[in-house]
Amino acid sequence: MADGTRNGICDLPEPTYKSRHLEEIKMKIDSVTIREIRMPLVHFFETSFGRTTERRILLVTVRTEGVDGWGECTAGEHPFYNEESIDTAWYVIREYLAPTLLGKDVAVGANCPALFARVRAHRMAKAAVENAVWDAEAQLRGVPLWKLVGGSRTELNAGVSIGIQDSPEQLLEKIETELAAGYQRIKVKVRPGWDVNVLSRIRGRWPDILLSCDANSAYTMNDVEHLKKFEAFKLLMIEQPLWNDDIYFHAKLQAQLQTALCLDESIHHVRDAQTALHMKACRIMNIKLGRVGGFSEAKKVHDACQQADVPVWCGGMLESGIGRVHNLAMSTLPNFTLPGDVSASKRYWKEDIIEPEVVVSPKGTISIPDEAGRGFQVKTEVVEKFTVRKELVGN
Ligand code: OSB
Ligand code: MG
Repeated sequence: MADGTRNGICDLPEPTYKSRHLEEIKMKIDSVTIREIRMPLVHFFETSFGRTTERRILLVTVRTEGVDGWGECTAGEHPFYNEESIDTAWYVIREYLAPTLLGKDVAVGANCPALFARVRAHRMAKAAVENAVWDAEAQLRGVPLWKLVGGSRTELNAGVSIGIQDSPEQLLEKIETELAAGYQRIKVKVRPGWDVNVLSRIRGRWPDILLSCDANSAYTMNDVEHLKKFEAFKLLMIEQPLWNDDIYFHAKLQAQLQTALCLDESIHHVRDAQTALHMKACRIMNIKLGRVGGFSEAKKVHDACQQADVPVWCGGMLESGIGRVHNLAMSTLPNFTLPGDVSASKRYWKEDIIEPEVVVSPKGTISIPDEAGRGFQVKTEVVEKFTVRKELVGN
């Protein structure tokens, strides 16, 4: 067995939590503010588990050494994508995560997972706080967040995720608009009754575009023959066709399909990623900061995939500007070689909460600013305007 592998499973290097080239800094946490903002979506977003028209978003502000680090919780309004919701995250952050940090010198954002380890799962809640600490750390060190995270790409390829529409015609119209805007990959949501029929319409009209689909667990192993019909559409990938908590049956399905499977919901941490890679349950992986618990774990999942030669891309959760910009930072890591679901602010919001907003060039790319910190200012007065509840932990 080659160096770095054991029993065919890629072996991870010991995590290095302190960047050696960076000086030690102090990050004593003075307070953690949790707030809920409400933002209506420009267009509803429908998946196999339901339709969203307005987002309720939990934002975290960590005050340390005179700066505010911001984080966004990607939990949904309901526990439908995974078991978390904005309300479970609110409870876990207020009662456990925020009190754990208060008055402590956390030194680096990467120390958060160890501090939060006593709380099982609740990864989206943890990610919101950990990412806010990284956001503050980048400001205090005077380095761009994406460089602190370890990234190197400065231009990202953007794709879009298009929800289930009221009619196939409406979907084709949406795709036409996104292609005209330059987006490099189209992903459509599918479920039984909205799959082969729409995919065939799309391919009939655009034989050569980069096209994938996402089922959000809408199928079972009873549908294998049906899923084989997707092969005709030359998809880049089929995302999460089976159960949200499954890896084993995805491996069984992948063995029967030419088309690459991609896991989203099933991957909670690097051990899930290693399991999936070892079992060949997917040939592509979707990484979401919230789903895996924040920057530290996302980096580990990224590294495991890179070692196994499995490309990754950044999934979206209908984020406001703060989560969106953190997604951009993560996407600068070298193995994010496929276009992600990180698209322009204006596809989601009439007015985003960051300045400048995230924009996509006519070539379908996003440029990463070389400024210290997150590189996009939080428009605090707009955040206040959208805030419906707020709680300060600390003083
Ligand atoms: O599975 O990627 C998903 C949105 C909510 C919940 C799950 C998913 C999604 C998306 C949206 O696909 C992607 C985006 O933010 O544009
Ligand atoms: Mg998905």
